[in-house]
Amino acid sequence: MYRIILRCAMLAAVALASFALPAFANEYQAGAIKISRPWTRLPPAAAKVAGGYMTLTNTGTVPDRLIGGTVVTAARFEIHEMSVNDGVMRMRQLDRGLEIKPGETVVLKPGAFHVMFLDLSAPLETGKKVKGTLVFEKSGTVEVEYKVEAAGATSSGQHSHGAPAAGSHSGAGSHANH
Ligand SMILES: [Cu+2]
Repeated sequence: MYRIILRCAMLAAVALASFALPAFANEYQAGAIKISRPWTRLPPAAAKVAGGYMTLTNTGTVPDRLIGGTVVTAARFEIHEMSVNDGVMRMRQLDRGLEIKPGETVVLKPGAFHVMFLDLSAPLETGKKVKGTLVFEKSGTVEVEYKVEAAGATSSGQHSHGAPAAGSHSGAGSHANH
């Protein structure tokens, strides 16, 4: 009798322990949306903007949208898309956010969809993490941490947000010149 109770207690302890451990580092869940490995990278010297990247999966049955977010060191947060126009890569803000259909996985990466941290008040530090949130239309707000990679951490695309040239990312409508 005593032995059976003891075994149950041990099983319960094991179950609790495994529940407390994150299954994967740097994964988050907001309602039906799974967020994997948010990361950012050092911008070019002196730039006050940085891109944010992650993988979003909609495990639910209705479409959802990434509609906003925050980063502790950024005054503003935008959702962007890159596109090639006349051989020139440009980005534009997605006013209605980024849709994630049921069952769909959307990868935010350099040269493609990404979020944008604007007016950074403090420099990012490689190897550290920066706290923030992501806001989904249906799934709500979730706290995340972006891992900070070195400048140019990925070779995919020439998505440079550039030195802080005049007008770059400094106001509404400036993306046409970007
Ligand atoms: Cu951008």
